[in-house]
Amino acid sequence: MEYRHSVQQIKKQILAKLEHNYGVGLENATNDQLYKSVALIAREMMEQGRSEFIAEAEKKGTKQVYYLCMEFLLGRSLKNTLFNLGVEESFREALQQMDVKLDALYECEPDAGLGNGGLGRLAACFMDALATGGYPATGYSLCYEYGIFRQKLVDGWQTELPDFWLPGGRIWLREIPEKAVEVHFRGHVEESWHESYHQAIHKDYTTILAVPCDMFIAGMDGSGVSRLRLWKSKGQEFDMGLFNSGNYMRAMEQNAMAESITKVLYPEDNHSEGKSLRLTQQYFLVSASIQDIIRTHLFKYSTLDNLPERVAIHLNDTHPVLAIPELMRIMLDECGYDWDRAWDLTTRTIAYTNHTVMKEALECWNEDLFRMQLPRIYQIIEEINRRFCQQMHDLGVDGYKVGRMAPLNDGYVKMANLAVVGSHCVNGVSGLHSEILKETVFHDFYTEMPDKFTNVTNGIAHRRWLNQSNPQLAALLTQKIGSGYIYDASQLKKFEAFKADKAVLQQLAKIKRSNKERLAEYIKRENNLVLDPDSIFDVQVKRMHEYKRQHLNALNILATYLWLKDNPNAEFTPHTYIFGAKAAPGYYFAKQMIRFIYDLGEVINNDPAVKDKMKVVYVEDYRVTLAELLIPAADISEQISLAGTEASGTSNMKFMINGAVTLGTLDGANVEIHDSVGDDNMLLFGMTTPEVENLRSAGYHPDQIYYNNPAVHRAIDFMRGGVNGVDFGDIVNSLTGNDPYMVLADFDSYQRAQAKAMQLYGDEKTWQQMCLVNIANSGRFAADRAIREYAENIWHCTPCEGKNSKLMH
Ligand code: NBG
Repeated sequence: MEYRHSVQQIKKQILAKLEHNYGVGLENATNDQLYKSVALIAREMMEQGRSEFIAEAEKKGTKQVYYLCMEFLLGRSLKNTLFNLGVEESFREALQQMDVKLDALYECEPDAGLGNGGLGRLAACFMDALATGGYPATGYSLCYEYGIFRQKLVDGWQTELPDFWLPGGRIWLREIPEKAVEVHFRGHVEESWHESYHQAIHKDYTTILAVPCDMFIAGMDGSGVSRLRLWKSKGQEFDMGLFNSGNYMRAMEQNAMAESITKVLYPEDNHSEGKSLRLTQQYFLVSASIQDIIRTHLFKYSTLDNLPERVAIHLNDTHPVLAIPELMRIMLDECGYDWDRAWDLTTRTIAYTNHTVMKEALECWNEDLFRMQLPRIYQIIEEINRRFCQQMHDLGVDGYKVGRMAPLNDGYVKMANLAVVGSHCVNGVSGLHSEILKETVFHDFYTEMPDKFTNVTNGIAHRRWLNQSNPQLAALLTQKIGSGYIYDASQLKKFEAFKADKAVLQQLAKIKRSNKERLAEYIKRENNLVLDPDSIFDVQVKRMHEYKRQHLNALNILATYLWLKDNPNAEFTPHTYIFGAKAAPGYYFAKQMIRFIYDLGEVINNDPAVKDKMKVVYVEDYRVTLAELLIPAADISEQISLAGTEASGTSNMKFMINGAVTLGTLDGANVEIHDSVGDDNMLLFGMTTPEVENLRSAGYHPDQIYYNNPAVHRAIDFMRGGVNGVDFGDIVNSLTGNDPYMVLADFDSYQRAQAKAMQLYGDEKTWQQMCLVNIANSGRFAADRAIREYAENIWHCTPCEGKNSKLMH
């Protein structure tokens, strides 16, 4: 597909879109209309690219990848699309000639915030890498009417506002009503036994229509294009049949349910509430997607016998795990397969990624609720469970262990167990996390089926996070090492040759400074705070969570502030502490943490005694678009979770490629960042995972630290008196009580790492060298590499040839 159009052609197309869709000429067009016109042109380019790509892939018999995920945190699409299609400059020029600024149009686009955090953003980065790598892929998710809420702080207290993204966002979607499928809930199952087979018929169910809304994500160069199929729930036309047969309530219920299923994204990150509507959403996604996959496959091959050879279905976390019984249901009830054959085909097609070891995130559904909502699926899970337990008993596995591994246990459907039982491969998302899975959460499984387990360390769409977010740095890299790194991020390594090049180091400093100025302007506008771009920009942006320990960062800020008040003449490198994070609306403690940071900021930012030394900024409504502004401006990347709790982290990779130095624990992918850059180029602190375990089993007493560490003592006592007049007793009690994430245990080490950061930052050459080494070694954290590993080791598929000539395979 050739995307390049002349500037003249582009102008003509824009004018035609304005005229056709809005009935306006250029003189009267608003920026919003211009944004939508350009978006529409870009979308049509991708649609055409996609159909050519798929035609090619079919000709070559390339395996299809289906990526099921409840979340895709896409952010904006326009810049990414124009960049990847290689047409950004022609569009900029065409618009310039029409006296329109492309950058102003970018600002018209709302974020598609169909996700909570790392998990959803990972899925979005993977769509880009799949397309670039030449893998014909479809992501499946829900078309939430409301994405992640908009956050407003009212006196530091988080309030949530609805995120109605569709007015600006639906321009990227193509609704395809003729491809709608039915999803059935509730009702009951009638079973009958015939001579050679067992028949189950689902009756009296509630029908909801799933209507696909397609979006496209172009890979670099646009030869590969991924499709994201988002399902929207819709009631059937009012069901007169039901109504007339006296089933008034069910007719009404059907409509109410259809209204609610894809209304809103559940805003919990790393947490499962076990709510019935959430289960409904999950099955809705899974059933529609599996039916769609099967329909497409049968259309092509008229059989499912070759499904595992032609199709890979990937379950991103346990949320879409009902794909396993759903695929079984279709094979058994609709295609006439026997159990063993269906099970073999299913398990060879499906693979599963685990994204967390946090207990509160492990999904369990109450069996009664489950049985009522999904009676046929429940039966199939019962049979999966029965056969699995039998098989384990036959192998001589002890009863308790079998119970711990069973998909049905204690009155619950255990989604992680079902995932492991029904997939051919299970992976964690960083080396450390994958080991922890084998030792803890899935230890029983690991001892029985060690070959199922593997690791794929996460990766990021480096074109978005480097080239598009930090164009100055990208230009410097291209000038010094060529543009090969855009396709093959491992080539960033060549940049290390410039470690002693004074001019390059100075340029790096200059670029960082200009990114910091860009951010400072935003913060002046939004927070009415003036920042000093020469101060250290120390950034922690991610979801607000106790395990991520924003309160460790905050406690150090408070201790430092109190120390500076006592030592006004001490040497101190001016420091700007920047936070951005949403808390789950029902997570009280996380909301207190936000409030604490906010009030700490109020105290510090208004105290003339530390005026030129410290500032604390809380950026409201942290989201993808803000990340693109914040990350390139960071000097320090705070990755300070308690070792063993953060599965991988992905912002750590984004900071690294933008030349920030990681101040972090040996947790998640930080371990691999440390392997890549070594002790000298990372600010390591805190306990390791085994040390955490040892301390926990020896008995952890945070109150002793409170009594023995004067800085901790002082800070906590200050908090007891209230910060900015607000009481933070809950945080104080948690820290000095049981301190579940061992903030106090790591505090001293954290302070030392902070002191070292300040000292290193003072030596500009050394600091810039550290930044350079980080950039040069960030290549392995590209999503392109992660996708290649999934393709080779898990999906067993090769890219569509000729679609990735510039990529290394
Ligand atoms: C998150 C982890 C992160 C990880 C992302 C992507 C969930 C359940 N898990 O550490 O907390 O980087 O997944 O793998 O959201």
